[in-house]
Amino acid sequence: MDLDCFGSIALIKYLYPDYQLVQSHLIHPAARNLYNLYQNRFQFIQSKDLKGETVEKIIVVDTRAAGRVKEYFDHLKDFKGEILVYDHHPSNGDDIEGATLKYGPYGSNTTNIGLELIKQQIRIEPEDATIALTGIYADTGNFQHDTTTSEDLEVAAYLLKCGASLKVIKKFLETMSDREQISLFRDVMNRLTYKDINGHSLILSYIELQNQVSGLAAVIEKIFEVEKAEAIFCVFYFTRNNDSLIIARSAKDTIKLDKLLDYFGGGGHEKAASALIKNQSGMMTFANLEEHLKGSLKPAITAEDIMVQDVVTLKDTLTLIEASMTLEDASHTGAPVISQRGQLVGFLTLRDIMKGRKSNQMHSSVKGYMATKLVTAPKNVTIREIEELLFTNNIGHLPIVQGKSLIGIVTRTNYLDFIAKQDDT
Ligand SMILES: [Mn+2]
Repeated sequence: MDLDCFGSIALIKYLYPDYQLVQSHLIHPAARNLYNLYQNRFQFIQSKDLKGETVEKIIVVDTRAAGRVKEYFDHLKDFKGEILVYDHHPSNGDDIEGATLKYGPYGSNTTNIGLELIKQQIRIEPEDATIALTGIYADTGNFQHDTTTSEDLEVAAYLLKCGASLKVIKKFLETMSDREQISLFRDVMNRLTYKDINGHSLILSYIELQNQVSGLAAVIEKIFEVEKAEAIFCVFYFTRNNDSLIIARSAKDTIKLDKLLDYFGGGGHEKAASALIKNQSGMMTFANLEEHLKGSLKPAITAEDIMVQDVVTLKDTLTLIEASMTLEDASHTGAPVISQRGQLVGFLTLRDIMKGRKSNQMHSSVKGYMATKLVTAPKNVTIREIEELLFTNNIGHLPIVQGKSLIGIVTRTNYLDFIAKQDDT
């Protein structure tokens, strides 16, 4: 959502007053200030709040491209209603399917909607006029881009009449002055790679620039706000001086950046640090950084840290009736089955025992009723991998093994207890 998008939204409310505004999870850095100041006025809900809601009609502003509104439609899989699009961009071939398009070839989309308000002689509150006029200024480059039309000026004049404040607009546009920062935001966003190092999910990014520019850290912070990871490490290589700069941010208490970047002569805080490396190619710095992270990032929490070692097990020589008594005594819903040689050979649950009870086979061996195709894991499996194993296989118990011997078990409850105790995620 950029400034023209907010401008469009400020005006579209007058045409469709009983629609609910839905915000994107991604707000353009240039629009941050305006958003922070006016969010109460907009009363946005999040795109994820659409889940399970009945939506009849949708209006999209400032884009006609399906790819750009994907996050909303992801939550509205079976949407069959009407879609109305107000846009000022030419088609890129990815138009939202079945939508009715209100296209106007103006410098800003706010103009596209403003013309409709003028036609219907709808008066606008000064605050909305200010937001809208900011959008027009931003998208037309203060009426200096080639795309500016007389209609942009016409709507601007109307908004001024409605009480738009140029003083406030100037404040909002100041953040736009650093155009380099904005295009950099886009560049870095397009070049993120997700890496798993020692069980931590990290974002690593490598960017080449001619010279160092101001505000790099701010760009990385913005990206870290919208991307999900435990930490982000961005290497900027400045080609003119052959210097490279690492900027890092962390969201985890366990990833201490000041210590990590100390190795590169850098410093900062636990959760925000940087390092400037003179006379070294960016690729070299990037490779060294990756090596260093592998060598010094403390491993993520693993099964060993959360598993129960004192596991109630069943011998494979037991009958179902004996097994059911053991489980009842321990008030467990299931237990691993161990052979005489001490190897894990199966898993028996109360449900398996029920089958034996129904067919009157309670004196049969557990061997005929236990599950033998088991999902197991070694003790160094990370908490994130455990989560995946438990949920993708829909199992309640994950036996932890060393070779074929059972050394512990992680239950869904162990996992959930651990997650509940984490406060730094
Ligand atoms: Mn626009």
